[in-house]
Amino acid sequence: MLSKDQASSQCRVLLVYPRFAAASFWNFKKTCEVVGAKYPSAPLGLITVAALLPKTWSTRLIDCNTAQLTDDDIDNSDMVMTGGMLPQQPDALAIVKRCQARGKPVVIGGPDATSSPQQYSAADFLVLGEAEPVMADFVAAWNSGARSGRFEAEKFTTDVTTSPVPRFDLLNFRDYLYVGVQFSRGCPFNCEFCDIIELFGRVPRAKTTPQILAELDRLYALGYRGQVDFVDDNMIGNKKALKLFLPHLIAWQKIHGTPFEFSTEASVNLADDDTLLGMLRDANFFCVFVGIESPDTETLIAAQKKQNTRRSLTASIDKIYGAGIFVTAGFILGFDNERNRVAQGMIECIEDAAIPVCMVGLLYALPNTQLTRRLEREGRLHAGNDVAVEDEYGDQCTSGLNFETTRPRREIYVDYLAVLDNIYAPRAYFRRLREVGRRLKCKGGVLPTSLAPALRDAWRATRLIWSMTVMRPTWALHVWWTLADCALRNPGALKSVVSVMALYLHLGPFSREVRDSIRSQIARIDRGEEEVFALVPVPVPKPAQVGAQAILKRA
Ligand code: B12
Ligand code: SF4
Repeated sequence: MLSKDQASSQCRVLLVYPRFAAASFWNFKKTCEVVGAKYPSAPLGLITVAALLPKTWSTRLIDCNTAQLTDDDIDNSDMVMTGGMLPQQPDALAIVKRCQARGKPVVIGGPDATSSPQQYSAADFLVLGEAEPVMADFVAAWNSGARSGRFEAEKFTTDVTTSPVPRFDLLNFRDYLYVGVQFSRGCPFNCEFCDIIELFGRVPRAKTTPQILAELDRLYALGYRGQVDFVDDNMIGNKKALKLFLPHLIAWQKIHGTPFEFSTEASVNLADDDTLLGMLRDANFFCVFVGIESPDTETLIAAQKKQNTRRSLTASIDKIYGAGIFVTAGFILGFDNERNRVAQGMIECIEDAAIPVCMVGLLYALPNTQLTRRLEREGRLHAGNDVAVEDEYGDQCTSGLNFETTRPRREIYVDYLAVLDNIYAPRAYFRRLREVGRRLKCKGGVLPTSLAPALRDAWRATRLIWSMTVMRPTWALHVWWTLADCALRNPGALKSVVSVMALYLHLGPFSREVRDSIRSQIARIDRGEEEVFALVPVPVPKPAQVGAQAILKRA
């Protein structure tokens, strides 16, 4: 709680969300361009921090992924607050330098600073962990004249029911494909490579129903309509709390004319609970990301991901499709006990389960995980695992294997290449999409519930189809065939199918760049050059660089 003095103090705060590295599966660059957005997701952490500040303090937000940070912005503030995740580290550090050079104190927080505070020692203030319990202390220190300090929340104990409604009003909704809200933090599982359980714990803490409905009310009142992503680490981590909340969400959607389509992230055991699946469908959840990681049971057991074993992954995904929810999935290569046949198994799993959008990446030992600690004990962790080099660490698709692997590195790259070559060829992607279009049992009809979003969707769909057919004639046949197949067999799934189709605008070219980089990586190993672990595509190769469509920088 803020004291009376804190509540009446004045300060101009500039919140700056650092730029993500460009080479990422997640930026859906071309898709954003076509539908008129600048970046997929909005900075929920920073707008939550903004809501924790005294009401008398003024706040401005600059998201460097959608706008330029100017010197005037910095000069017109008393303090700058910034922070984000590992791929934002280089820009976050550049922001610290730039603002300090203009005489402004910088406060750093967020997941990367929490996992690797040593990387951010240049900042004036470090606010580590979840901000809710420590912001009042920070504000008190600032008001008493402190211009540096370190504040750290006790791990896993933050009462999320005290978290305020994020300052959605600071966002320019048009800049984003979707906005996020968060119902719970933490996940009950224990995957060895996961940093979420180190940051947020294994006992999921959920917000109250009135609290989350107030967040949706706020979004609605601000005029936002469309996709809302529940950014929970595992939406079904606390099933009991979720089942108590969902009936209220369903009712809220009905009362408001279903203004939102929800997406989220959940463990694959979601498929085991028919009641929950039905409730999610009724609340208008249309997409869920699941971490499948590997088709190989032994690999999953060694990675402590037992929840994905003892089941048919294909049947589980099919079950989720049966609730009208399309699945996107994560896969990882490079686990210790992985075998050579892993590529074939992965391709079969992706094809059989018909998952068009798969984030297939390389194992990355993130700071602050059991995996990282084990590799360090075994002397296998590369130095600088907590450092993101400018434009190198994009995500697990473009970086990875930052440790001594048990399988020869070349074999892992060959497998990675085989998987990407197979699953992202247009023929394969659209075939899976047609299959999903048939399997999805969407509720309701094809007719829109209100005019404005329907017109927006129709405009976006028209631009999209133009861009994927007239502008890219080699895709045209696949696009028309997929649309016709869905329209004839399962028109209720058309909206989902068009959304997934839109993602190929980014995923097609992006996967090609990654494949070019892997080929160069393999060639480099074959030439006996030193091993590297960052795949950095170069957009336009010069004619003299025959065969070198990508350079591989030393990480
Ligand atoms: C949603 C999400 C995504 C989304 C969207 C991210 C976005 N732009 O918003 C997507 C799917 C794109 C994504 C991708 C990735 N993600 Co992610 N993501 C998340 C997730 C699940 C939720 C983020 C969120 O909105 N949380 C809700 C807000 C309220 O929490 P918060 O941001 O932590 O903020 C709180 C505090 O940290 C603090 N705080 C935050 N910022 C600041 C700033 C200041 C000044 C202060 C004082 C405090 C403060 O206050 C807030 C309130 O307590 C988190 C895990 C998590 N539970 O947070 C991972 C997480 C942030 N992601 C992570 C990673 C590693 C990635 C990837 C690199 C993974 C990959 N597969 O390759 C990619 C990279 C993306 C890219 N290059 O574009 C790690 C980051 C670890 C690190 N050391 O930085 C996390 C922690 C866990 C994980 N492994 O997924 N991610
Ligand atoms: S299921 Fe996901 S969030 Fe939970 S521990 Fe495993 S990787 Fe982390």
